[in-house]
Amino acid sequence: MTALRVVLGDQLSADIAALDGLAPGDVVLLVEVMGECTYVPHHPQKIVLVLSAMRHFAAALRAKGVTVRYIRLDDPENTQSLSGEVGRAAEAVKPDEVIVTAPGEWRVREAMQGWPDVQVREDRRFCAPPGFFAAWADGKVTLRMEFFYREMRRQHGILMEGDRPVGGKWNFDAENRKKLPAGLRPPRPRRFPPDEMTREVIALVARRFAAHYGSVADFDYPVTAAAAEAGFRDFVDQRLKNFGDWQDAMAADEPFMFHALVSAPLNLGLLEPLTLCRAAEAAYRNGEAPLNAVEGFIRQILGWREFVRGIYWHHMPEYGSRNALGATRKLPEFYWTGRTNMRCMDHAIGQTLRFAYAHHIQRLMITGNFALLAGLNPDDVDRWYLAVYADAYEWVEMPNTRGMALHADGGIVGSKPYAASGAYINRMSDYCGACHYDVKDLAGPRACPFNSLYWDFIGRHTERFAANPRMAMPVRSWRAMAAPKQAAVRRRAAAVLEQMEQGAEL
Ligand code: FAD
Ligand code: DLZ
Ligand code: SF4
Repeated sequence: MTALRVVLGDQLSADIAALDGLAPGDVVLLVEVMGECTYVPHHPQKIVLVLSAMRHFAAALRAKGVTVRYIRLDDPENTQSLSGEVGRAAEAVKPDEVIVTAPGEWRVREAMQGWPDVQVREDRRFCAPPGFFAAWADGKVTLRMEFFYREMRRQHGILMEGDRPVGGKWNFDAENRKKLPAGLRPPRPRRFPPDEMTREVIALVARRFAAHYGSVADFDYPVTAAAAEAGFRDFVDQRLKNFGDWQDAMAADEPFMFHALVSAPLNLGLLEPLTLCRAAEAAYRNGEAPLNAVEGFIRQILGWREFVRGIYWHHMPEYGSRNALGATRKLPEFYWTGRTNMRCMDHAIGQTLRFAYAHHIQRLMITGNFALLAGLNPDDVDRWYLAVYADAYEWVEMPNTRGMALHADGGIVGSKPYAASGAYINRMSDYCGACHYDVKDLAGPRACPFNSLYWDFIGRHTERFAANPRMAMPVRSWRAMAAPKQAAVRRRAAAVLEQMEQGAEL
């Protein structure tokens, strides 16, 4: 009895379900294929990360005596698609069965329907057991992360005292909105310079994907489980204690702030989510980090990450075409080049091109907020987020983009749009002081584009938002605005949008 065990590029966990019961005659298949490298124009660092981590994973299996069929991108026989390579391996190995772990993306699940007699096993690498989300969602009119998160805390006994949350509250978010004070510099995260195997992949990617946006020069992601664990340990030791206070803060020279930088290795399978939550809880219980930081960190993983995955599988494939606000504008070129006079956008996009990373508030309140206010079409925006971040896979990217940032799902992920004017960005960052635009100006020729776009957005959707109690305040303010001021806002917003649509520098 021979089994062909397929491991996809984001399934690099030693205990992945497809390897359960691995027997001596079995063959493990990993394939580098152009189909996966180009279904969106991935940032070159993301391609390096996935391919290098795959090569390290295969080498570790071989070192344990496992037979691995590893197909490289440059292999002349390579059909360059997952389905093509599984078919070719099945012909070569003639296995009695093909075994794979359920993929993270709908399109791959669809493709698997055509694989020869494949046994698809549940992916166990999440905190929510199979069926948990569906059972929780059953019969509910609205699904809110906060209530799902509480169930997850109870289920796993994390930050609990009996049946009560530690500290008497489930959520300490209100304490986590401080601006970074002048003089406080977050410690630089530990990074991982490329070894020889990674350098070989960097050369390959530089040769084959030169046309993709983003630079490979600064690549130093962890590519093995051991390195990823060391990176996480560095976060717990150096940054976790401040994670909460400055979770929402942004600063021009601080691309990483106090964030964990675990999403890329976590989504590849190099880290295990519950282990991270338990380690963070231990830091709180040992007095190494305060509760607002630890609860905030755990909520991101046990709450948001699990919740968006549940939403994705609950609502796909229909979710992928939602466009509740009827947004139709094309994504402007500066999202790919970073060339813009808006300093906040310049920084968020610039560091994305350099590191394939931006932290959550940059993704949500800078690039996401601009896309929401400017009415950029969700397909383009989804494609951009899926391409440019090293941690991006559709199951986590799409609910965050289409749902949280663009409100294109009509309120499934969030009860209100995360729309904000320049005042919010000014309050949470040091971007505005040195910007070409004036954050205090609403409608003049140098007025911050976020200001007029924000009020124009509220004005465009007044009827819809008037029905939402969480949007009552901005709707009231818009309605109370004098007609000439409203007209000036609309003129300025139209000029900004026209400039953007004509490809002029904004
Ligand atoms: P930290 O801030 O240190 O948080 C710790 C961990 O919590 C993260 O590593 C991540 O695993 C998890 N987490 C935090 N917020 C979220 C969230 N909203 N959804 C899911 N998990 C979360 N995250 C991805 O992993 N892949 C994506 O493709 C992705 N696309 C996004 C697109 C948009 C528009 C937005 C607003 C957010 C997106 N996120 C995505 C969520 C979040 O921004 C990243 O997980 C986070 O910035 C990763 O950096 P970090 O590891 O330093 O996170
Ligand atoms: C993202 C990615 C890339 C860039 N390349 C590969 C690859 O060559 N081979 C592979 O098996 N997986 C790759 N991946 C990850 C897949 O896109 C991912 O497994 C699916 O999207 C399912 O989540
Ligand atoms: Fe961004 Fe406006 Fe501030 Fe400039 S002034 S950094 S465009 S929010």
